Amino acid sequence: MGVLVGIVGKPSSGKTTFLNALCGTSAKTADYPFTTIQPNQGVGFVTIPCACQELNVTCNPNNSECIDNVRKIPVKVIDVAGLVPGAYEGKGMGNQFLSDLTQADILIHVVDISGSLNEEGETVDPGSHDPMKDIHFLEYEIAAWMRGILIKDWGRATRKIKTEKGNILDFVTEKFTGLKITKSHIYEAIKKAELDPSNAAEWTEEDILNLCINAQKIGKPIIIAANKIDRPTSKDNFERIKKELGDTIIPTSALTDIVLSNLVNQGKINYTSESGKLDSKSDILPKEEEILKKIKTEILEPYKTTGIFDTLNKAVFDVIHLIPIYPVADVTHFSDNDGKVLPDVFLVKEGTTIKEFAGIIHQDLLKNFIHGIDARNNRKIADKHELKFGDIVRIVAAV
Ligand SMILES: Nc1nc2c(ncn2[C@@H]2O[C@H](COP(=O)(O)OP(=O)(O)O)[C@@H](O)[C@H]2O)c(=O)[nH]1
Ligand SMILES: [Mg+2]
Repeated sequence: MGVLVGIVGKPSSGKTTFLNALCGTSAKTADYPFTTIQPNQGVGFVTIPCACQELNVTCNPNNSECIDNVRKIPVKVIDVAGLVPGAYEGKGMGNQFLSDLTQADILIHVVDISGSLNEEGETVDPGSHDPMKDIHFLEYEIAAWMRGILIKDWGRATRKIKTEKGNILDFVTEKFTGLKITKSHIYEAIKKAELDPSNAAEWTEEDILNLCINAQKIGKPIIIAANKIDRPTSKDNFERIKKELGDTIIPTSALTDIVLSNLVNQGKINYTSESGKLDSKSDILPKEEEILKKIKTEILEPYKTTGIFDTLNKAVFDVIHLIPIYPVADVTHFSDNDGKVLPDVFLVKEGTTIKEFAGIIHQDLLKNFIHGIDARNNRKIADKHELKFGDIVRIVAAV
């Protein structure tokens, strides 16, 4: 189990800064391409209002944290080598990039929304590059790479499927096993691409690319961080592209988040990344005062937050539809066997049944599963019952 979020984008768009802001890490960032060769990793947090407040109990978090009634649930984040056009053919750090992201459940595409870098990540006149191009090209690169994996044995495989009455779905599923793309994703992608599964031998290269574009959208969705929103040329680009993409693009300023965190660490301000709440405290230099004023009027007033945590929350809860579930052993006290109250929260796929959840916690619980109990109302839950966002449940198993 465990969710993995991949941060992708062209060189110098701010991927590593984004990771550092999300995870409180200090991986190297710079203004020249390919600073990141090995993937940087960290642990970020998605947040939900903790059930402790609603239930009026004091919780004892174990696998997560609770700060001011906000439960912070860890998710793994990786930042991979910058992606340049032609990566699927091995250009730049292409192959490295693509194989690093195979295990990701969702991708955050960090885009330089100010349009100040060309497609290779080199500095150009501010506003002269259209960030929409980056968005299209990243989708294309990933799909083209996936197509490359499929077409290796395509001819032989499809002929064999035809003579032996095999199934194209099984072939594609097997090819994509390492990519965390499942059979049901592929089934859906074939349908969306309007391809006839009974004559895969006749599919053109374009058909296969179309299948891959859909498989990526379903199996490895992308959410866009419109980064460097603090720069003068960003706002117009953001508004134009948002009209086209709607809620899947979020304005962010990773650098602003880092600047604020540094001031927090020096004890000069109080600031919560998740809510964007900022108060000055003490010993602020005139220069810092000026920066803070600018951050308030240009970022926090129009956009509320620096967008970093919004992007992660949205990715995990709205795009891949995970839901947080609290397992407990004692439904009266909402505690585990050691008396710890609401110790753990698990992120599971929407649609997970109580019995499947038992298996996620422990194989023995699944083997000996009898039923579940909803701790909020003490009612029995039958095995096929699907869990809801924020459920607190006990698994009853034979001992
Ligand atoms: N103005 C501005 N600069 C940023 C922002 N995020 C990152 N940068 C700068 O962009 C440059 C490249 O950042 P880096 O994180 O190394 O990019 P990467 O190559 O995508 O990992 C650095 O100089 C960062 O300070 C942002 O939100 N606003
Ligand atoms: Mg980097």
